[in-house]
Amino acid sequence: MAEFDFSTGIKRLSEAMTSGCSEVPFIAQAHEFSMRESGIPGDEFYTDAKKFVRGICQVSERFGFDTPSFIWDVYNIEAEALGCGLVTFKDMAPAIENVDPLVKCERDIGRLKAPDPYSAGRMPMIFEILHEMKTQANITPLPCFCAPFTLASHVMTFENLVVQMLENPQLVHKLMRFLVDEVIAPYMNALIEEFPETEFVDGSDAVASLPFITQDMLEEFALGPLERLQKQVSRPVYCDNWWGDSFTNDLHGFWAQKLRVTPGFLKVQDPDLFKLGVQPVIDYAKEKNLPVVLGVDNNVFQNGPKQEIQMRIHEYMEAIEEVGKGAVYLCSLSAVTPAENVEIAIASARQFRTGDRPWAGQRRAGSPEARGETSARIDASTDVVARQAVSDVVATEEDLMLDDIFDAVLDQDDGEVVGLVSSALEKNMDVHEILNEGLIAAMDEVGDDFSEGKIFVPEMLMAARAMKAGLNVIRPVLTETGAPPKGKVLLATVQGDVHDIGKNLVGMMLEGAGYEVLDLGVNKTPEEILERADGFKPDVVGLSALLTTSMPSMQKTVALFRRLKSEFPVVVGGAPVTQEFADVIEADGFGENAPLAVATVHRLVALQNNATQLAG
Ligand code: B1M
Repeated sequence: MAEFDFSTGIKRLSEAMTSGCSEVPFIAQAHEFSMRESGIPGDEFYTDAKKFVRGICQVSERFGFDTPSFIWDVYNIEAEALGCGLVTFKDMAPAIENVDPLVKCERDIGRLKAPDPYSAGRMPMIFEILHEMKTQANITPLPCFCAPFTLASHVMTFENLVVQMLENPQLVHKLMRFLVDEVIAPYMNALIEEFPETEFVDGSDAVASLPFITQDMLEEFALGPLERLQKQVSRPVYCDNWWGDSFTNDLHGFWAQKLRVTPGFLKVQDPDLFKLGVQPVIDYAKEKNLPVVLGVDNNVFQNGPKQEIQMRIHEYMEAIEEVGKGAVYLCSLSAVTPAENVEIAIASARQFRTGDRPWAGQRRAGSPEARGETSARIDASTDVVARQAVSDVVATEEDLMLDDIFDAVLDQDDGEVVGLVSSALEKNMDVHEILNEGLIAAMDEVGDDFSEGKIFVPEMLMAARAMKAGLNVIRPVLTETGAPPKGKVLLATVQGDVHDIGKNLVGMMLEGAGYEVLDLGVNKTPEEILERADGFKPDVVGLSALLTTSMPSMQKTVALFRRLKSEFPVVVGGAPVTQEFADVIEADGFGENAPLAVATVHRLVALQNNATQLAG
């Protein structure tokens, strides 16, 4: 006899996803929240299968989730088994820290060793978790995996993966074949062999989302390997968590891609769902007769307020009712989500089910506010406008040369940029003109295009790389002429957080704008950041955080700088960070995205320069 009984909720979910159910189910990925509520430190919770499963069962029962979700820190298992560095925390899930990536060049792929599912890293613990799910809660085991694309970004870093996809796709395909054939498929098949009742296996693939990659990249490098995996695993293979629905120009094409790896239902989640609105999802699902899984942003549960939680749940439940089949999904209840907000969420779901619907028919998702159309955008670069205006009137040979450099950066052609910058120098063109009116002006334009959603992350990344190639050519001349960089910036992702794609982009854009950048990497303590700042003497310190759980660490870092009366201005950014938060923690500046971060750094450096001049 199992200790926990979730049979009613499981029946409700299974009916809701097939024939439909009068009571829309409410499911949550809640491992971190369960860890906190169980009072078990992270390094114990994520290494002890019994405690992990019991903690999740107890919390799911106490809060009244329809079914528990046993998804563990699913992004880490295969990477850890391959030898990537894993950092553990007391107060959150472990994470892969890519300080020294396993694959830096093609030869490294041959050096990768296929992990043994029965002994490598924490793979054996996953067998135990699935076993505990059966014994403690009588739940059919669900083997989960980190999808090939996200796994590839762990073993070779996201930036390098993007570069190689564009420049050496064969290398990426070779890596993907290894990850599918030698890592994920054997691991999934070993779990299925142990648990033959397994109905399907489920992947997570956060990195393969728009706008971090384009839809074409998704097709070739994320979907392709997943379809290869489907042929090698002895049960259906699903993978349902690509974000980016609000970025595509071909929404139905994107959903068709999703359905190729999750044919049973359409999942759309916040923030994309809130921006798009529920109507396009309802229409598509009805046309295709598909159940929908609508995901509520976990920021809503973390930050509230109460009415926001209630209205979001009611709106999405109403949409599911209109479709006829589906469930509300809560993506990743974190360790800092207040218990009372989870209670409010569950109570709202129950209130909706009883027919008490104070917001019936009200649609907020999809409104201009939800789409963020009121948010500030960076102005078009005056430099570019001025340069183009001049070149329109008198197009000298030098102007044409600068135009070519500008275009080559926009075309992301590093070879062309190097050639053009070298010949501009040979023609004795002013190095500052090349820098400011060629390279930097082009990056300003790239920044505007990104802010306006005209280009995706890979294009910005490759343009920044081309710009850097040009910078390397002029750097010796700049140093010779005694021209200092515009300033120095120290960058870090704060403690507890290993997200670095955004921070790295900020770094590239800053270099592109003429700054010397020292990037400390990820998961940096306040003390480490302060110590390195004291040594490097930056004009600005930039902190990045992508997790609400790491925002307190950002606050601590700024507080430490203030307490020790450090003179370095601090700029903060990252998806959950807002201007209001920056004000509360007394940061000196905020950047909503990479181009706006550069604008803020410009402003702070200019302020410092003015202050120095006044003092002088
Ligand atoms: Co994670 N992750 N992740 N993740 N991940 C998010 C951030 C999340 C929103 C997904 C979700 O659950 N909805 C969620 C955070 C929820 C929250 O706290 N509010 C989350 C979570 C919970 C987690 C894990 C716990 C695992 C899980 O999902 N359950 C785990 C935590 C690990 C840890 O850090 N301790 C985890 C792990 C991972 C991967 C390793 C798989 C991978 C990171 C790979 C890497 O960075 N090397 C990953 C990814 C890729 C994401 C998503 C999909 C994308 C983040 C990203 O790179 N965006 C994200 C969900 C989403 O956004 N759809 C998600 C692209 C990047 C260009 O944007 O970083 O915002 P961004 O940077 C922007 C701006 O914010 C700004 O400029 C950039 C460019 O314009 N900016 C600055 C950034 N830093 C700045 C600094 C500045 C100024 C501006 O001044 C200095």
